Amino acid sequence: MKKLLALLTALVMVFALCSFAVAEDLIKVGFAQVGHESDWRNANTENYKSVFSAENGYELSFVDADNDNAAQLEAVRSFIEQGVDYIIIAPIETAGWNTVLKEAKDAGIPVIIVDRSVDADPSEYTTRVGTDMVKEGETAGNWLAEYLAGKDANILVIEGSVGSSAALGRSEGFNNIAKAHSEWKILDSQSGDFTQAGGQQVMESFIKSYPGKFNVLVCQNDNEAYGAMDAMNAAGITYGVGGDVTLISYDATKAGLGYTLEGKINADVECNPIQADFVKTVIEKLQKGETVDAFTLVVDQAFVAPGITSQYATTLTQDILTARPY
Ligand code: GZL
Repeated sequence: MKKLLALLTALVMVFALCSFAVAEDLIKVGFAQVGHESDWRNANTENYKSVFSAENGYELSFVDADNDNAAQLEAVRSFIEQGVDYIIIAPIETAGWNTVLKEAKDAGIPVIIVDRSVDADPSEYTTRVGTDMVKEGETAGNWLAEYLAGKDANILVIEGSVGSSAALGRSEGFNNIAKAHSEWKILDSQSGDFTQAGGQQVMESFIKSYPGKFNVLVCQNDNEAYGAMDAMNAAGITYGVGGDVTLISYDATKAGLGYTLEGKINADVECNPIQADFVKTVIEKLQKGETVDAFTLVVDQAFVAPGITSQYATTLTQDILTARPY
């Protein structure tokens, strides 16, 4: 009996040591995520959690900052305190990062900026992985110009979160095209904070302020478009293919493309949330002491409703939608 007890104790200790050794071998990654404001964000979070798993050799410390800048900065400082191996940040806003990036640099922890960008000098962090938001905005503008073919446009814009590079970039890109069209007028542009509730609230206000005066609505993400659609339905305003209002959205999530396939959204400009593998490749290189590019572009495309053909976007089919990863 005593021998059995001694054997069991030894086995438990070996198991504990092995577990400790395994845990010690995992690469510790701290990820300060924007929040859970949209379908896109949730797809992005799921992608990171599946890629940075223990089976893949990672110990992920994940913080959902719930669109709160202070909480996001606090999360990064907690990662520095923990002494993680890498810090990944999807910055809510572009501003306010210099101090904490210096703290991470002083602590010798590489920082990877993902999804959105920061105002800080690129020398203040290791690298960035993300999409080109200005190009996304230009794609939306170029498609609209092709679709309208010279017709007048009175445009309303429901922007993304204030100060985010996603909203700033998409607005910059769209305006780059709009300024070449004197027949276009942007009547108003307000933030819906990338949420469905925000999109509905702004749209209800727009409908009161511009009754019958607009024929194009640009929503800077799909969730805002869903809210805007609810508001237009309630007001009896038609939109989409054959509607009074041409509706442009961004993200090209499954639900957004579902509405595009139905013709309720005319054009949906993709912003690819499946970015974690690009970040994992960067970390694997850094682990080997290799240099990494300053920026890794995650490529986007755009989709338009059936019946629309475009040089800037793919005409959506059920097969394409079925095959979409998110
Ligand atoms: C874009 C991303 C944006 C999405 C929104 O890269 O930052 O934030 O367009 C999300 O859906 O909320």
